Amino acid sequence: MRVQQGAGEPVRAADRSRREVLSRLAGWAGAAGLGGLLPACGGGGDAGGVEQPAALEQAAQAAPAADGGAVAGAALPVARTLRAGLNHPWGLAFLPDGSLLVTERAGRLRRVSADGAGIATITGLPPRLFVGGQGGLLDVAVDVVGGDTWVYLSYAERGTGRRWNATGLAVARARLAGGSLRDLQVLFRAHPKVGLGISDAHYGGRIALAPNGKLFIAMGERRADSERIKAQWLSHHHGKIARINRDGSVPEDNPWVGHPNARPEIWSLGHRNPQGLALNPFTGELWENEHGPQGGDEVNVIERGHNYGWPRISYGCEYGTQPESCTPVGGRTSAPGLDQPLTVWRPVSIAPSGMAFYDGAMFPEWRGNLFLGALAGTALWRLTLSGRKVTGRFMLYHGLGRRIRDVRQAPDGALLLLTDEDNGRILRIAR
Ligand SMILES: [Ca+2]
Repeated sequence: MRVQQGAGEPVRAADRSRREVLSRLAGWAGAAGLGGLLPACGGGGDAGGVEQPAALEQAAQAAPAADGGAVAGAALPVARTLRAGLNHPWGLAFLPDGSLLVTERAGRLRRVSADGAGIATITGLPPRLFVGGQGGLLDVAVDVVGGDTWVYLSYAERGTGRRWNATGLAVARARLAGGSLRDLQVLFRAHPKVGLGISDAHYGGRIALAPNGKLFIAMGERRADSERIKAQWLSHHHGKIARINRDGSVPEDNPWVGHPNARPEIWSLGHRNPQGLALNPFTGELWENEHGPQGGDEVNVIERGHNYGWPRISYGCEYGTQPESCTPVGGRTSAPGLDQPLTVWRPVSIAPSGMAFYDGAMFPEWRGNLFLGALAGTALWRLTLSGRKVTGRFMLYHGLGRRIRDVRQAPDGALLLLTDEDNGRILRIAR
């Protein structure tokens, strides 16, 4: 493992010389080790000196990306459209030949050539795929073993028989052979499925494949009032991160293997709706982000058997309450035995999404940074880190006005973004 050393310090200085805009939206709370200093949501100001403004990096004259031309000011590399015409693209992975696999939430898997010019639809998707609400075809990961390319997919799945109108997250894998998936196996099904009359939301859905072959699966708590407490129940997969082997079997060293009434796939609990999952290439740690309700979006480091609090503690408030004066869900922001996030967005949520660490050569000034897409916040966020401490947050490409669903580092060090739109795009940030 490489050890991260002071990543981001030179970058901060450079950023300060850029246009900096104070923004309530960009309100900063570095919560690592400071949980006790953070006030309740909207609790009359920010205590403990933990609030800092973030820099807003964007050009005032930023132009839309629609023409494929320059979209950001001189302070940022240009984001160009690599490919348009994707129906709510959700997840992105790279194949050995440099081409891309892109999921469309509407239920298609596309292969896009490295230059964006070619596109094909991959056949053989899992059966009982449910498309509706927040459900559909979600994340994708690629694993090359021997001569075989294995494609891992997460998706919302319907039940069978009388449970046809119940859905839950599932993960399958298959071999990619030409333009189709072969030998498909369903590896994991979130238990229990939830009726569509109760929820078609908060599936979670991000997956991350570790170099040691362990597959992490992030699941939401299904949003409904009746469901969210189950994020604390080991009998349910609601609001959990699961860990399985590549073949779907359960690793013997999972924390609740052998416990009565516990789902053995569970690795961590107390999550609301995780939408970003990334392995830190410098430390091997698993990092996650999740949506709060009104405020309270979080970044966490996920550790074996830990409880991340939802809905017993939170930095976010119920929908419909006043963000400036509300009481956080759970009534408090910290409690013994519940992990604190590394950073929180409040009182306004950005709705973070796909997330990636940068360790490429194209942008040396970004090495060691963490990038997050933002949906409601229509931006790409860059976080500078020192170990587990978030030392700066920078909102980039807000001028594009695009919901960013995913961000990935390409093999050449470029950053690729997916925009969450009917006519969704792959944007490529490169120099
Ligand atoms: Ca939490």
